[in-house]
Amino acid sequence: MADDPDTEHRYDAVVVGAGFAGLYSLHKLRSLGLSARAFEAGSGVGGTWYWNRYPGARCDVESMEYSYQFSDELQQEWRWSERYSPQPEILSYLNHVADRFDLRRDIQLDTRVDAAHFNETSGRWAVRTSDGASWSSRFVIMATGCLSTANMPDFKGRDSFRGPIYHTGKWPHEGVDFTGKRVAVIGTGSSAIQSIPIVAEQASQLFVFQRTPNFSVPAANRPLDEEEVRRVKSQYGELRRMASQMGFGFNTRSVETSAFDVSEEERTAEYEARWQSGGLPFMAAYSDLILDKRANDTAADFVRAKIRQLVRDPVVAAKLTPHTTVGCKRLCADSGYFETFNRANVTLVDVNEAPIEEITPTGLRAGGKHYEVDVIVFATGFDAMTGAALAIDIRGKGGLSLRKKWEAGPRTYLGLATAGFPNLFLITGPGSPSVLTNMVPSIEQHVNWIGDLLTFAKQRQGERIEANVDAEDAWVSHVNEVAGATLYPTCNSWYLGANVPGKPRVFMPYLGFPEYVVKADEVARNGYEGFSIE
Ligand code: NA7
Repeated sequence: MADDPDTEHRYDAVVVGAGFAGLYSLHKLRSLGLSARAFEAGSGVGGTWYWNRYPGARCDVESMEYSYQFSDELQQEWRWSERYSPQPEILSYLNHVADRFDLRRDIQLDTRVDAAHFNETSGRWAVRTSDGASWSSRFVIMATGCLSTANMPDFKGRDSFRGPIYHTGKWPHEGVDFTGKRVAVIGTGSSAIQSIPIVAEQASQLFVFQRTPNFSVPAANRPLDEEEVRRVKSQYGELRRMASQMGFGFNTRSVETSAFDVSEEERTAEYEARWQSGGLPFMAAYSDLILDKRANDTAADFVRAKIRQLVRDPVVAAKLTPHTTVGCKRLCADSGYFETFNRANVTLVDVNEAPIEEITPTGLRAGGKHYEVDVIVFATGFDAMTGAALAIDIRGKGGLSLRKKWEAGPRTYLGLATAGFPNLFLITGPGSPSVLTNMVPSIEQHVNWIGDLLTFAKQRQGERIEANVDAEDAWVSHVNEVAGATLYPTCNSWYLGANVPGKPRVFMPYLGFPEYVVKADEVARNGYEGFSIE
């Protein structure tokens, strides 16, 4: 591939993706005086929030925290309407950001990056896009998202189905009307849990095919009132600072107390209070819930008892009850999920008892029984954290391909860069806290950090920035060691790649926030130790 196309196709930086990470990267690069072009596969900006339009899609981090803070004007002027933003509102927000900061003129939509090859002689990346064009850039910023490559299990006969098949992460823009339809939903992760109550209201019959029952707590979503919005906006800086010190980068009301420092009555009262107030802070009730199985059982048993109360049929309740560790898969937040199984038009099919044998022209056969349906929804998740980057033919020094390098699992230094691939940066890549935190501040932290690194390199006439192998090896060991001291690796989650057949089983996110930020700042203070800048 040519790495020095005409000047029109030469940029200081190419940004891959125009979601939260891509938009802010573009803004940051411009502010550093660098020329940049972003490529986005979708026909609009928004990334995750452009694609995931399934019914009920909303964020499970509170709106006023799940938003940018790089511009105080922006955070003061934008008005969120609900405690947890629905997808259309987040998408409007990102479109507003694109307009407000005049980003669109450097974003090329409907264009995938197919390949990026590093030329050692010129020190530049040759980038090829799906429109057949070639681009040359010094830096490549992978703003490709953690949950952006749909996982479509290849059930026998999948293509024979005569009706529509939808994946929650590639939802049709015109929406889907399920009224009077017989519907199958495969999967019971967060996307399924959000959409099932709504689909059930429309469909004549809904069959839910569950492989692993999931823990979910009420979202307790509600409109945001004026007073609350005013209060948050008047203290935004301080609230953001406090959130940056919290275990997951948002206000989880976390405590240092062990589940066993209190009596059973106190513990139950605490779980009940968190259940009532809703959302992910449930997991922050005690400091050892994700460290000690016995402590975890106290929270898990609380949720299991709730499921038994909410679901009238004890056989269905038992099937919906998870036996695993609460929180070691991403905890879900729902609006009436378990209650939906009390409806006469909803049937739960446990695929452990009745495995999906095939998809037929008119439905699904599972456990020897045929389920006639008009529509099939795959709520089967994503090839998380590495899927989008590895879909691109990325080649670094010596022609080394990223796919080859990450064959046994992703290897990065700080989740930001990978040895052998100079000037290529990952936003919230594997090995960074990313999906275990509030994504938006984590994205901003990465982009700001990379921006500072580029400035540092420029001041020293450094042209090539590359993570060192020993720093990377030490970081990968550290990430594994920290994860290994928790209960996280004990479940088959997408954090481990366990949902995608054949994917190496490696715990990908880094479990250490806010320590991660302290470490990244220390690396910067020490002249970006662990990087070679030449
Ligand atoms: P998830 O959480 O990965 O959920 C996917 C669901 O699909 C989950 O219940 C899977 O069961 C199920 N699944 C996947 N493959 C199959 C096959 N082959 N057969 C049956 N069932 C299957 O994805 P979501 O989109 O719901 O949520 C992703 C994240 O978005 C979420 O964590 C939040 O952070 C927001 P499994 O549990 O693997 O047995």
